[in-house]
Amino acid sequence: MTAVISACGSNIQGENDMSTNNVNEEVSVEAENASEDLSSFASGIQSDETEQSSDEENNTASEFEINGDIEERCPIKYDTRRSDVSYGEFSHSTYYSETCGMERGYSILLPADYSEDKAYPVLYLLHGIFGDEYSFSNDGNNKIKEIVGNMAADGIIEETIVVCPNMYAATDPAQKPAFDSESVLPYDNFINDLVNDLMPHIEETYSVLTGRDNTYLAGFSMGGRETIFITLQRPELFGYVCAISAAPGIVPAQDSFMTHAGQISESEMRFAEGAVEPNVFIICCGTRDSVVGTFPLQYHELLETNGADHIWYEINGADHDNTAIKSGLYNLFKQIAYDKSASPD
Ligand code: FER
Repeated sequence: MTAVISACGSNIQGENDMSTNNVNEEVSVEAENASEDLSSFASGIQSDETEQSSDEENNTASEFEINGDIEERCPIKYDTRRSDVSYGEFSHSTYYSETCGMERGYSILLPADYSEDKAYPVLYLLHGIFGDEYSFSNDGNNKIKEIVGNMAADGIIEETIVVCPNMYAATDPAQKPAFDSESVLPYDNFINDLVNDLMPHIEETYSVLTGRDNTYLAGFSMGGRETIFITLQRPELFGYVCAISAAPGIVPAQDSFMTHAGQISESEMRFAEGAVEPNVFIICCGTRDSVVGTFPLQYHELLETNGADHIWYEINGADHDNTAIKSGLYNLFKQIAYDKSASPD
């Protein structure tokens, strides 16, 4: 396990702003506003106004150093397209899901020079509510291609395959997501589709490295919630995990959108006794998240109380947006690099 950062650990770069403590009240009002504009959920993303100034602040020209420090913002160096780097492209494919009883789609980002002669680690990346397998691939502002491509080109991480599934694992094709208990159930069923159908399909179809050290899981919002849930249930499968701006509902909760019965109880927010834990387990959220507010902070506090190692950090000024997504992905890859450099195989 890499460095465990509780609350505001000392190796977090960037300032923390006091407004974090007041997020609760602000959020319920803003969340109501957000619920009026559900179109913003289709991409899973809110506006990204904080981006420019914050990127400028982070335009450190310093050389990358592999260490365990969290950097709140993805440096420009990694989220910007370079002329000398070949980036992978997303393509779309399908697999048969026994769990859902139907053919289901996914998007996949293969490295530019993908070859069957090599084998690659895989990141499963889970979208937000109302999203689908196109949510990430259709949004060029999350810079996934650039972050993965640049970090691999610089030799920080191995070339990595990114798989973006459709996380709504309904058995009835007519069922659609909504903010009520029954309509969100298919998201909780995704663990079965992922483990029993999609992962075997990916492992049979592409030249991938298998095992937890080569299998990463990350998600944003509703995808962050399922990322935490899946990780707690199946920690032996995923060695490197990042839940970005995780949505409520893992434990019983109430917000302006709905009442959540909870997937597990607060005392179950832990790894089973004797279970292998992820090498890296990051939970992060913007300090100005207008949709999930302080629920990620609550997850961090419960995990800490229950003794589950993880890294918690906040992204100063970020909303429910791509600033948070870029930060989470960058830091996940940086922690992977650090962890693997500390324990090479
Ligand atoms: C909720 C608040 C936010 C919720 C889901 C979300 C199912 C998800 C937001 C997103 O994915 O962007 O109460 O309940």
